[in-house]
Amino acid sequence: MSFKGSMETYRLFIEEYLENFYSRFHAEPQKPLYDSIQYSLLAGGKRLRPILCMEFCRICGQDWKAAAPFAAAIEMIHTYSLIHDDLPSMDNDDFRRGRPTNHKVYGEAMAILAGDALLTDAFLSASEAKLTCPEDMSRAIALLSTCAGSSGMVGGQVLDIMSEERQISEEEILNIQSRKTGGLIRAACGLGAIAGGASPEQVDAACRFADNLGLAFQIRDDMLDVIGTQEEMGKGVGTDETKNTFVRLYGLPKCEELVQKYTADAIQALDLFEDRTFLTELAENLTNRRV
Ligand code: GRG
Repeated sequence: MSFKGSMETYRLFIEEYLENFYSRFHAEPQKPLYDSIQYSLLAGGKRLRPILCMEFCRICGQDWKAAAPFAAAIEMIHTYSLIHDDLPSMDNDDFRRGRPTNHKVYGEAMAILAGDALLTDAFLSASEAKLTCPEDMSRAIALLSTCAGSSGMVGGQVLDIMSEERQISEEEILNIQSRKTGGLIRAACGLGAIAGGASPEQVDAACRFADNLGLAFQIRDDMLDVIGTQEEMGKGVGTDETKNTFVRLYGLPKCEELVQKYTADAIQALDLFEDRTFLTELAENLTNRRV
């Protein structure tokens, strides 16, 4: 199948999987909570993390659908982070994924609770993975929690807030963004490999790929805040002006170089895998993404 065809197959599958996941709760009376969750969860988005997760499972030798419970869990955690990040007490953003942010539509209390529910329900989804080696479940949960929690994504967000109002060093920005954006990308690749029955060396290689791809992805994201438009991005642009971004630290031309460098390093980490065509093309395509 072509690269585009595979992307579309993965994307459509995870969209339907996420929709089905929440259909089990249809008789529950707390409907406004589910409306708020579905509003953000089913609002499109690139579904990059689930796609990485399912593809790593495939190249490690299993049916990629085996990774779907993990892939859905990671997209649920990603969506919670976006809902909370947009809150007035955080970034106070009005648009996300091409529509008004969750709190603008459902109010702050419901947006906080939708995020809390998504984070918690993610672990229900993860628990439903049928692994060829059931002992791998604890390895997967440990990796997911570490990447998303206090020393991963949330920790990165806190370090980012702590660094406001002062110029930060190259080392600091790499540390912050490796956790904040890199955390869930690492979880996606690592859990996909685990679902695929990967060896510890393959899981490490998947994480190395993720760490480099995560940095390339975030640097490109910072560039898009300057060169992108709201129509393309589906969210406000130019909102990072006062933040510690890669563009602020290095300027656009150096950022362009760094995106290429981290992408090349990511692709090199795939050496351990035989079938790396899709991931190579995906990494290359992300270097000039407009959304
Ligand atoms: C726990 C509140 C809280 C925050 C954690 C990840 C994060 C920190 C906040 C989310 C907002 C943000 C700008 C994160 C940087 C990572 C990033 C580029 C997110 C957007 O991911 P895409 O481009 O989004 O994959 P789509 O909509 O395509 O899924």
